[in-house]
Amino acid sequence: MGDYPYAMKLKNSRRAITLLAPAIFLLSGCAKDSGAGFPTDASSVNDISSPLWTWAWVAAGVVGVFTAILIIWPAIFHRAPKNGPEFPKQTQYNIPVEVAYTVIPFLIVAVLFYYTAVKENEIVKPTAKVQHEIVVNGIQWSWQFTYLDAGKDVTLTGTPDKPPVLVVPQGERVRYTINSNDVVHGFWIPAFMIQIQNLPGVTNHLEFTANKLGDFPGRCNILCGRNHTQMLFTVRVVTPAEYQTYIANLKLEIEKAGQA
Ligand SMILES: [Cu+2]
Repeated sequence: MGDYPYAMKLKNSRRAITLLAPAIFLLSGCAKDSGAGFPTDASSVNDISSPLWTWAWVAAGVVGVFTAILIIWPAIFHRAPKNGPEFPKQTQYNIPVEVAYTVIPFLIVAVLFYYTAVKENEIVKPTAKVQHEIVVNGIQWSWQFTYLDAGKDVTLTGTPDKPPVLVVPQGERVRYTINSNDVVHGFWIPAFMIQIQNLPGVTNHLEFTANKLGDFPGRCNILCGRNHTQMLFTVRVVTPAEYQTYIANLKLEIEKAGQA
């Protein structure tokens, strides 16, 4: 590159700017904290996870663009001249470059790990603000929801053909106890940015407040056997009054079923 004429260098740097411009536009779009594909306030977890999600994409974008430049730049600007020698100078190693490409990924992983751990602790930390408790049990291949508001034995069991509905009150904090009867399952509500594993023999906990009324799809996201794809459920966010009615009806239904 050292013996390139000045005009050629200028042309090359203009070409580089043209190549980089779309990437810069894309990145500036990502940097805005918009939820990046997720609703921003569907649950209390969205508010905690959104910045982590957005900035992880920004970090991935920066690494992706930088890597693309490292690949495309030499391919365009360092092509071997047609009548030159067959091989350019071969270099066995370059200590500073090797140290850099070991240390930089390590730093990226360390930063992502740190912020993930901080956010995760914030999500699973028990608080005194809990108003309701629900036990979520993963079974091959559906879900059982036990509403402690209705009593310890009041459990709703879904089946692959009849996926259950998890009814939760809007704006009230619920503590979820997460466990499994058989194998590892994953309790996942995409719109709420929530996923936590149901582990046999280990009890996990999670707390969140659902902020928006409506139905939100939920599913198992750990491959747990033949009918894994049918391990679906719906989260139905209702008003606190509707939730109380639901619990009262559930109690009656279970009592009736017990007497029958
Ligand atoms: Cu499962």
